[in-house]
Amino acid sequence: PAGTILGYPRIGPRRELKKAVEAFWAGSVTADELEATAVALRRSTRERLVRLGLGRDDSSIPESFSYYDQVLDALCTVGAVPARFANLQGGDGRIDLAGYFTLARGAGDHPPLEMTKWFDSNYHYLVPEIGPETAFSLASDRLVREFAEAKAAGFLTRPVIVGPVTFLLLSKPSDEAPTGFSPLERLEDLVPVYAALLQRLRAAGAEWVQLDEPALVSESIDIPRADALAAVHSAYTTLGALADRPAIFVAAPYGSLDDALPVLAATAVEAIGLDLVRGTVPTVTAGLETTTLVAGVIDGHNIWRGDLERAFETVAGLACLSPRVTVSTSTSLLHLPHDVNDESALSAELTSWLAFADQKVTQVATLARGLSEGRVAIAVELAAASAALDARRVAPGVHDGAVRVRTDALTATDFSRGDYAARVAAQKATLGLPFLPTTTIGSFPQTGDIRRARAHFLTGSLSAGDYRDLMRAEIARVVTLQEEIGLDVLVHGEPERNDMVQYFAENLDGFAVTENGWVQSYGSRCVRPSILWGDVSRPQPITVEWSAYTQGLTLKPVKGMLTGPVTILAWSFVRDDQPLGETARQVALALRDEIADLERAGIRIVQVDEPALRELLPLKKKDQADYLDWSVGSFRLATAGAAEATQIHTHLCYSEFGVVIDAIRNLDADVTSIEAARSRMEVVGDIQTSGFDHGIGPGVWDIHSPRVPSVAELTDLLERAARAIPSGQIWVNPDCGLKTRGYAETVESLQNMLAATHAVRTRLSVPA
Ligand code: THG
Ligand code: ZN
Repeated sequence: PAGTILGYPRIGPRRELKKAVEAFWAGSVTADELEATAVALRRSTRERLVRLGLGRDDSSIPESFSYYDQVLDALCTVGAVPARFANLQGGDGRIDLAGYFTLARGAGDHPPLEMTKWFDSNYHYLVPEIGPETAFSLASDRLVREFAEAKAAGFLTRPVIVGPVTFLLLSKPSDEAPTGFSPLERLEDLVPVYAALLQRLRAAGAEWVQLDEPALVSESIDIPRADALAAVHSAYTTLGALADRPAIFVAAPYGSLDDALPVLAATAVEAIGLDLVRGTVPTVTAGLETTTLVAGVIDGHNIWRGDLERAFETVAGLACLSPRVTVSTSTSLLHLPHDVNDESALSAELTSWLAFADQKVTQVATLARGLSEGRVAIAVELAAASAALDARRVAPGVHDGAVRVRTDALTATDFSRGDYAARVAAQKATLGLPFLPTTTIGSFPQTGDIRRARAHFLTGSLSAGDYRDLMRAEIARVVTLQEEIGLDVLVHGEPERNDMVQYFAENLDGFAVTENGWVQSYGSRCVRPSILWGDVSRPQPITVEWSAYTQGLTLKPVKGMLTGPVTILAWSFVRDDQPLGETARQVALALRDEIADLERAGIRIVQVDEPALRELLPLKKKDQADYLDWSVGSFRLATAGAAEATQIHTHLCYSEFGVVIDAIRNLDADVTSIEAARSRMEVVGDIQTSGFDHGIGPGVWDIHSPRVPSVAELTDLLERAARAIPSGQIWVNPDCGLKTRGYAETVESLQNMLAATHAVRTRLSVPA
């Protein structure tokens, strides 16, 4: 095909799939009804893609649907169901729709598959558990059925599945596996299942199949590179030699293949997909000249219309590597909202700079036409894209002189808070906190009443004054509750915030927010990333009024709550016309001003959350030092203006610290809270070895589950922490914010947390 995409959003333009799936979970929709919704979505997707310019019968439309997650789909296809879920499988290894969702969401005592981030995107996949005992078999004909469904409707499409090497590289050893076992050891048992699948697809009439192998571009995977390359060679030599198979297209989004490219090129695979947005054009490679190059020149990761001219030149330049070149997106369009035409509130100017999934498809089709008919055939489109880019460069707000003057004038002292010991002494004097201080991460449960009030405020049926009064009443309730429970450092609970990033985006200049720009985050959960398009500044204080109101209700210190610069960037669509570090410094300065205003309003503790610090870590090792430098620097810039007596907290949402522990230390926050309950405090070991000597709050309550932890359990966790790190450093808090929890379990769990704290306080002697 002349033009293709690696995948398309599956959630639906109005989140139809999310709504149907959640209705199925709630029991208000049957499996048949859910399947009918999925069939309709797939049909309208194919029709839309043809309308946008992809070929109807040349395998250029990917069958990339999923009810929940593509890694879970691959797991079900190869029958790799963990032992604790064996009861969900029929005799033939098959799993029905309800069983499929049980793997994703757990059941009773059986925890769900672990979920983790998909490369450097904001998408999360489910982690397969593979051991020597895992029995592989072709256990699902879903791909075959969806291909046949398309064929019956007159489309010759291209089935898509996560490839065998990536499947195993993303898996973790099962509970049954011996220590030292690596899932990759099972490659030879897994590949025959893929072979059987390919033959089934061929028998059904498929001419091409797409195997996604993004793990090959990542160096953050804990497997010796030589083993990964040997696996690629072995898997694709075997699949390549298969008789009666579709042509194989191996896609490698999210970066360059580097040393995996010559290995793949030497096999019989017919096409290789290169990410030419993140990665660079490879040099001449043996074997590539007989392979179709699928040139990922249209950015599937961001919403900019971009430089179409340059993309066309890149594609045209590939002719020296292979006579067969196809235009494509760099990644699946899964990371983008459907259609910019669904946005009515964005300015016409901003809209003209944007391309959501549908617009990206059109761009692919345009370049493909240019490739076959010559540049003149698309001259008008290229010129229009270039004109939009030129306009964007000089548009008001993209460059704000006042913002630039400030960032240009920054010096080393702006990034440093000075001596930690002096800060500890000053904070001790002003805060008067007890040994093992207790607090929460920030948000309290967002009740239906809160959400309804916000919805009514947005539609105008609730006045601004009434909305404010309702939120204040909620805050007062949360303060009283915290005082009754006996917490030491209080929060206001964030009832006024829809999302910890969007709330700030709505209140800062340089951002736009969308109405329908939903992107799947995991399963049925979606986020609406803001668009960071211009220089960032703070027209007026954002959180100060809420925090000051809260502090006025209590004598206990109230934490001001801000979202850090890295997380604001990570969960937005960021501008692509300057280094991220520059954008981060602008956001940091806005937050720095907010902290100064909070201090002036009497706030003595400010938390700057950076749950996404680990998330943006580049996949290639060579890029990591630079990233850690600017990301940590932006946090320091945001916080270093605080007085010695102001206690700066941060919160990080994950428990693997190995790679970023030095970065966390360099944040130089006075107190850092982290996830620790699920790993039974194992992380405190890492903290101890790293010599971390600031305040640390290893979360004792896993808020991801509605289960109420007992006093005994919480006491045990606290004592484990106190054995590993000096108890004077320890703070007591849950793992994360309480936004998604209900009040019943929140109150009970916090009461237990306080009871455990009292028990440990009396058992341990207070350090000097
Ligand atoms: N905010 C933003 N991005 C994020 C997170 C966030 N990315 C990573 C992580 N947190 C993802 N986690 C979630 C958790 C819950 C939801 C989405 C992502 C969620 N979404 C609602 C839904 O799909 O029904 C919609 C929320 C809304 O109405 O705004 O529950 O915290 N930016
Ligand atoms: Zn968290």
